[in-house]
Amino acid sequence: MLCRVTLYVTLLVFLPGDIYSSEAENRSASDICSTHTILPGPQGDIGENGDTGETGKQGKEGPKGLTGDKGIIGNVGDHGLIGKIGPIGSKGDKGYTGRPGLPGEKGKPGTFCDCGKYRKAFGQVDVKVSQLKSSLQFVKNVIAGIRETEEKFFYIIKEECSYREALTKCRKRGGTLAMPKDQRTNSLIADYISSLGLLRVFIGINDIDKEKQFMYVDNTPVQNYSSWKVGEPNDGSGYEDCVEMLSSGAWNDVDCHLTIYFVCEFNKKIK
Ligand code: GN1
Ligand code: CA
Ligand code: CA
Repeated sequence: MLCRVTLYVTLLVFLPGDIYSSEAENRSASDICSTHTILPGPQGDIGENGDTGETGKQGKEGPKGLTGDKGIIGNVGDHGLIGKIGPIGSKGDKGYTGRPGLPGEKGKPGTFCDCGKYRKAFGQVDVKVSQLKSSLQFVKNVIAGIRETEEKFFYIIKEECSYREALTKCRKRGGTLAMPKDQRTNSLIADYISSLGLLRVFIGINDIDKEKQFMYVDNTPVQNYSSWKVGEPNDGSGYEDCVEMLSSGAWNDVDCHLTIYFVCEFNKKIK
């Protein structure tokens, strides 16, 4: 306000009439004040450098890179473990008869003996042995009702048991569940079943450890001989892991929890 008043005074006093009329009419007092009266000072020095700014924000994740080149072939792997032992091979053919041995040395000269006495004693022993054999046969076949081959006795136990119970009962008697490994033994057991008027018994075969891999209870595989009924083994219920023999001699896989009679075997040879 002070400047504006001063300017009017100055212009009225010092400027000629024509200049005053043209300029004073068109300009405001503040224009005249900034251009004619208050001039800007000289430019100052460049200011000091500002402080370093804070670390910027982390940039956005870049786009996925191109697929890399295929790697070079790896090193050769370690040597594998030795494979499982294979199943038992079949029995080889019988070898040729060996050459006859050298003749034995000549015997010592005989001595006099009272042969009649000995002959009589031997005769009496023979009779006793025959009587014993016949008695034993009667006890075995009629009383006990067992069957036998040259190597084994077979005995059907008429107790309804699960497979596990049956096996335990045979073992408690010193034997095991019967393992028919050839046609002759299979037929003998089959005749035994039918002679007692039975239909089925458990025998010592199962695929409990591995489905469809039937094993005898002595841990040998069913391999060279089998007597499966047509269509068996079928794992019918999905749980048929134990084996029965029917009176026909045919085998069928059944549930191990089935409770039926069973047949044990006992070795004749004392090991
Ligand atoms: C018997 O009864 P079924 O059909 O379900 C048998 C199976 C045989 C099947 C043959 C306990 O089963 O083991 O595979 O017949 N089950 C029993 O048809 O004897
Ligand atoms: Ca099975
Ligand atoms: Ca079956």
